[in-house]
Amino acid sequence: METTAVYPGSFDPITNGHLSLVKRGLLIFDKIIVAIAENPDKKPVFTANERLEMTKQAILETISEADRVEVDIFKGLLVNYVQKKGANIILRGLRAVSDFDYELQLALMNRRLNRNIQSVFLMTDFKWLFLSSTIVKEAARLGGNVEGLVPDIVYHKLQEKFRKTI
Ligand code: COD
Repeated sequence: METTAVYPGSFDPITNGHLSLVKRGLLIFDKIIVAIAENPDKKPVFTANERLEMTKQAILETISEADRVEVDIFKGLLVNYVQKKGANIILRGLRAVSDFDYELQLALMNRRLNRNIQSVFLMTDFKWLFLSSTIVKEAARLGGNVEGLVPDIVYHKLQEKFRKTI
């Protein structure tokens, strides 16, 4: 039986830490769906469609088995989306103890909402321990060089986005 895991997130924008998690997830699962949340309560820097396009391109350019990765946008409850896709695994990443509180809360709520869906966690690669979309955006906004921390497409989009404000 083919195992599909949904890797949900804001991906605002996707970083090399996220991509490393997808690559390692492919060692375990047959297929990964990178599910980009369109949350009306959050104010992302990039629109859902911009995040979709950047993520698709980054995956095509950096992952050899890109055919085993789907990129999609979802709205509403994550567990409903996972079920709709015929999956029962949520893949998440852990960087440090600080991630744990939120991840535990999310996993327990998701399990309460749907007992058939299991959350699976992979530790970050040491190289990307400090990396988050938030810190990348802050550095880029202030004119810092984030090359090597994000895929090329994201690096260029960040430059475009913040050029006016630097
Ligand atoms: N190395 C490894 N993993 C990383 C790294 C890194 N450097 N950076 C981030 N990650 C991991 C994160 O720990 C996370 O697991 C994942 O990658 C995605 O990260 P983000 O920051 O892009 O995504 P989040 O945490 O903002 O995503 C939150 C969701 C969108 C999943 C959540 O809000 C959600 O499910 N929303 C839908 C509504 C819902 O169902 N809510 C829950 C029940 S009420």
